[in-house]
Amino acid sequence: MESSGIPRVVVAAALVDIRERVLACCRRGPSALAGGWEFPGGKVEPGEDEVAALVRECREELGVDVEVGSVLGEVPLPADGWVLRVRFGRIIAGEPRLITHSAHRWLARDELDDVPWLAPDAPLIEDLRRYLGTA
Ligand code: 9L3
Ligand code: MG
Repeated sequence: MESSGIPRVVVAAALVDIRERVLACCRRGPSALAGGWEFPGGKVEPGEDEVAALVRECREELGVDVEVGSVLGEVPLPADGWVLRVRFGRIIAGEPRLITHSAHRWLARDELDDVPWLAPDAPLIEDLRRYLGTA
């Protein structure tokens, strides 16, 4: 935990489409993470609202406008004092483009295990499966 005791947040989006599939994104870098699949997102900047940060990250990384929903879950990151908070989202404009990732896949509920998720994202997949099973 950093000295202030307040966790620093990486926000990410579980983007769900009209067919209830979820967008998985393959990281290009850094090399330790390359080839791992993630919910797209990034660091909340100092003073920035978390929802605004997620809207910004989805524009930067995917070129889409998103509507941000409720929190799917939160997990600690390997970097001390950081947490990953994943929120549901819907794309309201645009189609995802490969700007910062090497590949995208829209995964149906029974395809969620088809990609190697990054370690922090992986535990949230079970929660996501439960959600998609009841939605
Ligand atoms: N991270 C893990 N899972 C995610 C995201 C978006 C990010 N779904 C981790 C990877 C990086 C750190 O958080 O170590 C910062 O993410 P970024 O700003 O490099 O995307
Ligand atoms: Mg990112």
